[in-house]
Amino acid sequence: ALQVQERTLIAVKPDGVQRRVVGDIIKRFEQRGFKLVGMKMLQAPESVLADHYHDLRRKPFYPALIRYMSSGPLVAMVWEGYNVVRTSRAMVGETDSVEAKPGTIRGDFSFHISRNVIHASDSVEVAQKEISLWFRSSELVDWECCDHSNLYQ
Ligand code: DGI
Repeated sequence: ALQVQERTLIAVKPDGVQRRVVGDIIKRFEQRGFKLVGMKMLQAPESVLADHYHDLRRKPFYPALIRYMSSGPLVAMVWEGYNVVRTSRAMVGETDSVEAKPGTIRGDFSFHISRNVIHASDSVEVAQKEISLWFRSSELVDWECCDHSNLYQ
């Protein structure tokens, strides 16, 4: 049986919301066959951003990163499915938009690392931490897709 319980945190960053690509991004995850189990729009609290980007706190670009991420609302989502963490990273593309291949989200919607449109967790362990940072468990929805038995055996 395919492992379906894997989940990842995806966020359309403030530039993605401003540029109205939220729908395009959701569409790609839906079309790929993943299941949306949580979604909200919010102005990210500084404390959440500090925790989310803790590992980058000593980088020279960190203050600008926090300013950018708090410059407007973002859309946070939890997507579920087989290998969703690794597949999402492939859909999102390289961190630096210059390296992101056409066809990836960053490769299609961004041109600079400081405005790279989307966040995607980079491992299953990190995904679990990020989901519990951004979502209460009551905000995650258990539901069955009508095509579930077609996609998963
Ligand atoms: O997991 P990623 O978002 O692909 O990359 P990451 O965890 O290494 O970095 C998190 C975000 O920080 C990234 O999406 C954009 C920003 N960032 C990373 N490296 C640089 C950067 N921003 C600037 N301006 N310059 C950088 O070198």
